[in-house]
Amino acid sequence: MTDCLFCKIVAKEIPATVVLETDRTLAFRDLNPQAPTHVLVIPKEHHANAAELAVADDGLADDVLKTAHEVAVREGVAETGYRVVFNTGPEAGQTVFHVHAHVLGGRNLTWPPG
Ligand code: D5M
Repeated sequence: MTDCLFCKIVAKEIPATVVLETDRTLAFRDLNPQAPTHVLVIPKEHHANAAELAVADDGLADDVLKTAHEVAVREGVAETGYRVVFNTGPEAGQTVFHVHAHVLGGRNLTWPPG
């Protein structure tokens, strides 16, 4: 999609600090980190939100989740605990409409989230 910020990151038109790339996913550091580890995991293919990803195809949501877990392992938070969040829709705080999993860890995360 031409006017999508995260599609532009996939196309390398906008820089990002990439921590992991697979054939169908990309993981990069959030510009405004909310925890010592705050990485966004996206499918390279454009889907607006988690609801669209869920019905997309052939395991793409699985790939995103697997990459999220691999990021947690590499960041050293898989054992202590980490959170995977898909803000889905404006009331949930979604501001970029290319689906992304926030992988958060490295501190005690409170519940419920704000
Ligand atoms: O999360 C959108 C997230 O995307 C938010 O935490 C900031 C982050 N963001 C926005 N622009 C960039 C760039 N260019 N690089 C890295 N991270 C970025 P949401 O769940 O939609 O509110």
